This record gives sequence, C-alpha cells and structure tokens, in this order.
Amino acid sequence: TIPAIAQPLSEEPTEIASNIKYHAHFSPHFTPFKFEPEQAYYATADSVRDRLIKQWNDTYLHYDKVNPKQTYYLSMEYLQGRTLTNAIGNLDIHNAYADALKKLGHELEEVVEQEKDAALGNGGLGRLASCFLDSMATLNLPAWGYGLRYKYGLFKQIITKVGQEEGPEDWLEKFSPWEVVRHDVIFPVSFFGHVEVHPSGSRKWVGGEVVQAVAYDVPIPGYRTKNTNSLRLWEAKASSEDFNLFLFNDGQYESAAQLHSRAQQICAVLYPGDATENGKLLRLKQQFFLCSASLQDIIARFKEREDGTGAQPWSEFPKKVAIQLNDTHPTLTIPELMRLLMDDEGIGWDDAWNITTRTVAYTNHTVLPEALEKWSQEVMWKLLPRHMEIIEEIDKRFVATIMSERPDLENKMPSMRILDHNTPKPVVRMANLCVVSSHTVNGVAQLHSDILKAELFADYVSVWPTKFQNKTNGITPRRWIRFCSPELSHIITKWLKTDQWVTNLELLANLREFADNTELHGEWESAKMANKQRLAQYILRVTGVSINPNTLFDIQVKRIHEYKRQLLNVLGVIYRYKKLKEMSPQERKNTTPRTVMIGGKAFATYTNAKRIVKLVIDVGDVVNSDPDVNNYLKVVFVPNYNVSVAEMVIPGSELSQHISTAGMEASGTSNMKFALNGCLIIGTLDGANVEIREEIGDDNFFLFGATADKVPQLRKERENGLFKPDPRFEEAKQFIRSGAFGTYDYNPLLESLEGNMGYGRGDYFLVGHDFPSYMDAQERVDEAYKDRKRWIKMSILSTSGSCKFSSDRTISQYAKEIWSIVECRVP
Ligand code: DL6
Repeated sequence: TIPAIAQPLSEEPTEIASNIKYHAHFSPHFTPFKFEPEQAYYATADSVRDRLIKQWNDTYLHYDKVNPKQTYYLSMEYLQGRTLTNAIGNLDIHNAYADALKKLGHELEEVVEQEKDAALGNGGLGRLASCFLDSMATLNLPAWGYGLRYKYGLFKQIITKVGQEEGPEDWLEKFSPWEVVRHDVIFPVSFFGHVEVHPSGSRKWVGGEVVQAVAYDVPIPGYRTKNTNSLRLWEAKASSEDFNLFLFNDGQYESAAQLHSRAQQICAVLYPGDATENGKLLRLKQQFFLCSASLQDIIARFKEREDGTGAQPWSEFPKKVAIQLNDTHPTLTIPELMRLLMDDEGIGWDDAWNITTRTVAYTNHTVLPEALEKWSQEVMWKLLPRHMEIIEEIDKRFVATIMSERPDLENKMPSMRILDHNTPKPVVRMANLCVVSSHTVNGVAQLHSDILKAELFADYVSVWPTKFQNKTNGITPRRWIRFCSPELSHIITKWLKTDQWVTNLELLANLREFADNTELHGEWESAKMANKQRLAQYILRVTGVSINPNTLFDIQVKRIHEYKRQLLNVLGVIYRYKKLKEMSPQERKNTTPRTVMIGGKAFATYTNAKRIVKLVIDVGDVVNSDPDVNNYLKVVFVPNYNVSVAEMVIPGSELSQHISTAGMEASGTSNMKFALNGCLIIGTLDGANVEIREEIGDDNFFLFGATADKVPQLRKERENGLFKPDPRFEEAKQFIRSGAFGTYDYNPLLESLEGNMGYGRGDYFLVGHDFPSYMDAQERVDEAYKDRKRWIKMSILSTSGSCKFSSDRTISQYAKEIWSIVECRVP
C-alpha cells in the first residue's frame, strides 16, 4: 500500500510511524520495499528533518525581522558526532520516535547506530565548538557556526598487531541527511594573482585561481525551544567554465578537469599532512577559504538587512556582527575583512581598522609551541599578496604606536611584532596578529588564562590590560548526560523533582543533601552498573576482550600526546602488573580489581604517540592472557575513539585520568564530562582540573604531581642532573626493557624519558618526577573503591559539583562579556 501523505509535525507515534513510512517510500535512497535498520535510519532522519526545517525557517525569518546583533563562530573544526539522538532529544520527541519505530519493527537504539559520526574535528577544540553551538541555540542566541565541509573527517583508527593504522573516515560515503545545500549561497574565493594599483592610489587584488564556496547548512536545534540555528559548512567547487571540453575531447582527461580537482582538494581532508610545501599551501588555502567565504556571507547579510531608514551604515557593523576566532586557524579573517572594507567598499584604513578591531575576538586554546601557528611570509606573499600588504601595514602601525606610546617596550618588540624576520624563513605569527587586532582575547580555563597573561601574552597585557579575559570551557549537559546516560538522568530528575537541571545545571547542587541517602545510593549504583555492562558489551564487540563489570573501570580517553601522559598511565599499569605477578594468590584477592581502558588517536606522523598506542596494545595482550592476574587487571585499547564512543565510555566510567604535565593542558573538557557522569578524577592541577577540584571538593579528587609554577624549576634541576628517580619508576621501565611485552623496539620511547632536557627529550613532560605521587594517588583510589558507601557518595558529589561546567554558563558569559548579544527567542 502507498503510505499516507506525511504529517510532519504530529507527535503521535502512529502518525510519526506513517511519516517515516512515507519517507521510506517517497524520499527513496535505496531499492524499494527494503526496510532494514539502515533504511529505517534514513527514513527516520528525513522525518525528523521535516520538523527541524519548519523551526529552522521560522528562526531564519525571525532573526531577519528583528535584525539583532549576531555572533559568527569561525572554526576549522566541529566534532558534531551523531545527530539523530540529539535532534529528537532536543525536540523532546525521543519516546514518540522510539514507539513509532517499534510499530515499524525496529528498535531506536539499533537505528541510531546506523549513523556515521560527523568527525570534522581533531579533539577538544572541535568538540567545544559543537557544544557551543548547542548552547547558543538552547539559549536562543542569534548565532551562526561557520566551518568547512571536509569530505574525509579525522582519520579512522584501525588497531592491528602493528599498532595504529589510519584509514579515511568517509562520513559522506552515502550522504548526510542532516545537511541542506543552499544552491543560492555561493561566493567566489580567490588565491594567488597580483595587486593592481589604481591612479587614485587605491589597491585591488586580482586573484589568479578562483574557486566557488557553496553553503551546506546543518540545523542546530536548541533544547525545548523553537530556535534552530545553522552551522554553515563551505564546500569548494570549480565552476563549469573551468572544465575544458576541448582538452577532454582530445583525450586529455586529467588536464581538462585540473581546476576541478584542485578545487576538490580544498575540502578533501581535515588537517592534510603539512610536512611538504604543498601540504602547507593547502592548509593555508583551507583557512583562507573559510575566512573569505564566511566574511562575504556575513557582509551580504549585513547589507541585506535594513535598519528602518534604509541601508545600515558601516559604522553599525560592529553593532550587528561579532566574530569569534576559534584559535588562530581563522586569523585570515582579519586582513580579509580589512581588504573587503577598504578595497571593495572604499572605506579608509582608520575606519576599516576601527570596524575590524571592534568586531573580532580571539580564543587561545593552547600554549604548546608547536600549535602556535606561524606561516611562511614567502608562501603568504604567493597565495595572498594583498593580505600580506595589509598584514605588513598592521605590523608597521603596531610598531609605531608602541614606540610612541610605550618606548619602554622597545626591547620587547622583536617578540611582540606580527612579522618575524629573524627565523631562517621569515614568518607571520598568527597569534600576535590576533592579539593586536582583536578587542578581546580569552583563555579557556582560569589557570590557562592566568598563564597567557603572565607568560605568552604578558607584554601585550601591559599595553592593553583589559583586553584579556577568561572563559572556562563547558560541555552541553544534553548530549553529555541527559541523552548518553538516560538512567542516571532519570534518577537525578526523580531526586530533584524537576528536569530543569538539563538547562540549569546549577540545580545539581541540590543533590548534595542526598549524598548519604542509602536509597539514592542503591539507585545510583545500579544505574552506573547498567552503564558499565553496556560498555563491557561494547568492548567485547570491538576488541574481543571480555571485561568484568564488577572491576573498577579506569579510563583515559583523549588524543594521544606526550604532554597528556598516557605513558605515565601505562607505566603505572606495568608496575601494577609486576607487583600482582609477585603476589601470592591470597594477596591478590585483597587488591582492587581494575579494568584499565585507554583510547585516542595519535596524529599519523607523531611517532612517539604511535609507540605509546603500541605499548598499550602489547601490555594488554600480555596482561589479559595471563591467568595469574587477569581476574585482577585487564588492559584494553579502545579503538577509534570518537564522539559516539565517548557517549558509550563516559557513562560507564568510575575513575578517569586527566594527568597532563601541569601548565600544558589548556582546559580539557572530557574531565567535565566524566565528573558530570559521577566518575572520579585522578589528576594534576592542570587546566580545568583546578576548577573541577574546587567545585567538587578536595576529598573527591585524587590529586598528584607537580604544580605549574614548579615545572620550570624541576626541568632545570633535571638538566643539572639533580633528579633522583623513584625505584618504582626504574622498575617499570626495566620491565619493558626486559622484553616482557614483546620484541617491539621501545627504546626510543624510553629514551624520551632520559637524556638531556629538551622539548620531547630528557623527560620534558616530567613523567619520572610525577610517577611516585601518581602511584600513591592510585593507592588511595584502590582504598577508596573498597569502601562502596564512600565511593558512591563521592560519585554523587562529583555530579552535584559539576554545576559550573555547563557550556550554557560559558556561552552566557561570552554573550555578555565578549559579544554583547542578547536572546532573540522565536515566538
Ligand atoms: O578549549 C578546548 C580544548 C582544550 O580543552 C584543550 O585543553 C586544548 O588542548 C585544546 N586545544 C587545541 C589546540 N589546537 N590548536 N591550535 O586543540 O582546546
């Protein structure tokens, strides 16, 4: 039978079911009459999209009518993960869709599993951007996200005997039902070319290569509100005129489509390798492509909107537009905005500079030297000659201003300047350009912001003391507890007698009064157990390792990096294994049994990080197959860590490790997700750990390690041969050397902990220094876990102390203190 016409907005399961059937029939993506979970997923997604489109269009119209000041969040990364569960959750129709699918013979849980993660990001910075989008929509803030529509997101991690291997992550392999291509939103973006000087003195860039930026919009629904914002992702394509039919007919197929293939390269992959000159050029092209397309779009919207008396004057631009640069990747926004204002709109330098600096703000997300972008001036002159002229002028004027107003800073100029001519290859320092040109600069946790002010940007602080702010990161409570842990969420709602906490996380503080209640303890423990069982099944499915939910689930999942110190974790596990081996069976019975899970991707060219992955795998193979110990210790490498995996892992966690060298992790956000889910933290005083510990209490946090202020001194002492390693540390390393974990050559990894101090050498990350206090903290964990009552209480206090870490709080602060935007609720 032909399904009845779709009823897009009904919330009645029978009508939703008929709507899904309608889509399976009339929006066909597959062979007719097939309705397996995959077909059910696409039909369900189409059905959900109908309702999103209604809200989305209403939001668009409303913003257009009210013409509020809007925020534009520019980011090279968004780690959106899956959309279906989030969309039906935010629209508050989860149960209706679950019932509807049941009527059609499917389980919602199985259907959502069909969706591929949109992994258009690398780690915390990209996931933060996605949490921010959720909060902006939920808070009814008029905001847009802008990014790139990479064909391949972050690579797929394949774990083999060799270690990590990388494969393409083809999230668009079939298609994404969540994006809408706007065929009428298309802007030309130029590269290369030259600058023409007109007799009047005005300058104009004539680009050599031109590609088209086409808008693909993804709806971002707020939670229980009609406001549905947009994430606009740009795709690069060549125009049909760029296809050479003559060459094609002559059999020269590749030459005929050369410009097409060059355009396609721009959005082919997130973070293409940049070891070669070609790779560097491609990355710069990507960054400019995002900035130029987004700015043209923002300016077009500004010009379209009228203020009642006609076109808005340019002086209004900063009153209507706030641009946030998510780290330095979109820095080219600054010279591109200057260029568009001066060369296209005929505005003079001073007014253009005034508009630009009142519009743009910059967030710094790292103090790691290798992540502070520096672009070769030579490459920039080639690719963006007019922008380099503008950057030179900004630099020149900055030097002149400082020299006249702050001559005492003369000796600081070489490091404060935007242009650095002293390196073997002269470079543009993007962070300096951002600081000089933004009205506000912020760090992402209090400690990080303090370090920025005291060290990285200290000289600028003396010039512009009020420019620098802190905005401690946050996470969306919708995805990171309400939807990924419905069991725990229902308990919270029951005890708080309201579900308002989902948008007002402050209410979690009220759980505190029940922290000793035995009834709550029972419910809490069984919810955590259900989540642990679900995780255990997942681990069995993806790794073949069977883990026991009655052991302590100890988890470290994040990008693999030496500063994050997964190596410290593994060395601790190795020491634990060795001690377990040496114990009698009776002694082993008195230990706290643990399952240690480590997951994360190592950048493809980061050899030491890949060695760490290999070590975890090898240790797991030995420990898990050792009958003496495998009831007391298991070690698992969680493959292909991404947003969906996190949604499975975090609710099932009991202890999580956030153990970076103090001063090196800007904030961390997974620490917040774990704490919110009642997982205790073992960690250093680094990034947001500091604030998490303040909020949930010292007694509920397993602290260890050097503090950030001591790190430089400790490195010096080490350099001067004053470091005396703990015997446990030496024993663990020696155990690896003995070949206990196979024949792989771990010497380079072990050597990174030895020798002379230097970045990446001589134990720069202080693993050896922090090892004994880490092991002591782990002993305190073992003891605490044995006392079930105490542990559950700590877990409840962890959740109830997580109020501060909602991205709703963070975004409200950005809105008020940086962007000056207010709610614009769709009636
Ligand atoms: O602010 C989001 C996130 C922080 O939580 C992490 O601590 C930090 O490492 C990460 N930074 C980056 C830097 N990338 N660049 N450039 O990803 O940001």
